[in-house]
Amino acid sequence: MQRNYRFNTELYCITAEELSMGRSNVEVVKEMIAAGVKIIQYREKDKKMKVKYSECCIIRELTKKAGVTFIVNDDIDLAIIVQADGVHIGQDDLPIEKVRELVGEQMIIGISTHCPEEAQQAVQAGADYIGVGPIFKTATKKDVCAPVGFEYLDYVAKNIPIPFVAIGGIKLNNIPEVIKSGAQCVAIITEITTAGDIPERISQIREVIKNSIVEEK
Ligand code: TZP
Ligand code: MG
Repeated sequence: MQRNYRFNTELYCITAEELSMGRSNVEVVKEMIAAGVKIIQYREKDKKMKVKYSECCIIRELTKKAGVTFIVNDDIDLAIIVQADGVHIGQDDLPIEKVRELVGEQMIIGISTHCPEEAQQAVQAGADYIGVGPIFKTATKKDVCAPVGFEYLDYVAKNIPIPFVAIGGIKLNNIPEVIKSGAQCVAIITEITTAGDIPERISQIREVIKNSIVEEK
């Protein structure tokens, strides 16, 4: 089944508490929301489920009030129990068809992909969007594969009919290349979470994206 899901934004923000300069996930999410971000993913690899649950309950409330789409990384049960808008899985997780059985028809399912075959497979299986990356080298994800480069991004932009988000090592200075290779939405972790002033950094990023799109016309 093909849902009508579309990103309503050019910027997809993801949490990373250990790379947030001493700020908590909740504090960072508050700043992202204040900056007008429209989609936020909770990504937390090292905490106990009990702690992730309490953080996600707070983030669910904050995002709901602000009309922000809330995606939970990895944990399908957590996404269901906090009534997140979506879940983001990887290639080694349950098959998308089975995740769909668990989460129901309304929840957004995103999956990370690294090559054309994985992208096509995600479409066939009913993913609502795919992650495309890592575009550049990144130290943020621990088990990350080598950068996929622009060729794969270009392939997705031209051949994949569902929304996609470019991810991995995306910074202010390389956003123009990513947009020019066909990305309409970028997912960013450390360029935002390590910023002294998160709203200011987000507004700089938005400005660069906007200008890169304009230059393309
Ligand atoms: N998936 C592919 S790369 C990556 C994830 C979660 C990490 C992106 O983090 P950063 O700090 O924006 O490079
Ligand atoms: Mg995962």
